[in-house]
Amino acid sequence: MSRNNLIYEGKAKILYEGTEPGTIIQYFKDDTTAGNGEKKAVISGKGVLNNRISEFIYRKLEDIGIHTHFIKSLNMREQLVRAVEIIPVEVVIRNVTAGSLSKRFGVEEGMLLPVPLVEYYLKSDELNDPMITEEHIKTFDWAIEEELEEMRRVAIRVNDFLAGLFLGAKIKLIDMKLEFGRLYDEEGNIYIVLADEISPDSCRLWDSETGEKLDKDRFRRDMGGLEEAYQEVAKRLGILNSNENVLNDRKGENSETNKEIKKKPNTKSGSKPKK
Ligand code: ADP
Ligand code: AIR
Ligand code: ASP
Repeated sequence: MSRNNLIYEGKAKILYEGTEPGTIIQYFKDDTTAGNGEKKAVISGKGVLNNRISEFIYRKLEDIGIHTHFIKSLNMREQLVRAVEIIPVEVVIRNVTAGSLSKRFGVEEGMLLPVPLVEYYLKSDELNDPMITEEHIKTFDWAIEEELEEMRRVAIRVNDFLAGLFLGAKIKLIDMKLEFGRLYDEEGNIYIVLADEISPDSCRLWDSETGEKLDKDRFRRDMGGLEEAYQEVAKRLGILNSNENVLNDRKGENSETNKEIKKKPNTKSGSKPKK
């Protein structure tokens, strides 16, 4: 566990002050919640798996030119990221009907959508993350038009790329939630970058052949086997060797694989929205 100053403790992660100004350490906990904290459990090994899966995905996204907060991996549970001003809008992008979309509109789960569907939710546990429209976002100044356009454009690109990446691992990307943040440079320019995490906590992932759920719905729906499902995702993506078992090394902090992987931080990141 990091000894740096605590900035914030959330439901699944803790943020500590980073080593350099403008950086933050994201610590992935084993705490698991659903319904915005209504249901809680501690699932050993989950934090390690999410840290590694998210780190793997953010590296791949950086490789194709998507600007993210990710700087470098620190250890099995921690990564160094750029501190951003989080935009209080959760961008959900869906390829197949499931979850709240099915519930809200009374549509069966598992129907392929003709084109990916982008939705917005207000990031507020107190209000239970209500669905909002682009008009709400602009009216209440949660983001300006150009930022909204950028978030939508990046969400579609991330979705296209990740749907292909997961399919190569025999996993269908059903839907996911993305968070974005503002990065300011010395001149006060604002850049929009992808923040938070992308993991089986924030995506719906189904086995492409059997339809088996490999994501947090296993916890939300009391199905059990969450940690094994996350481990399966990590193995299929090639993050864990087929004989490696994060769940035996419950904490993971002292693992052999706990090596620092260096990545050159970008000084300027993201696309600059026109003001
Ligand atoms: P929650 O706040 O919903 O309980 P978490 O436990 O995942 O969620 O806490 C992580 C928090 O850190 C989230 O609120 C997320 O918006 C925020 N966050 C993610 N990335 C960054 C970043 N680069 N800079 C600042 N805040 C971030
Ligand atoms: N999500 C939304 N809020 C928090 C998270 N993790 C993710 C879910 C799912 C997608 O957003 O994990 O992948 C859509 O969720 P829902 O509940 O709106 O169907
Ligand atoms: N409501 C969200 C979910 O079910 C967030 C949470 O409670 O952790 O994933």
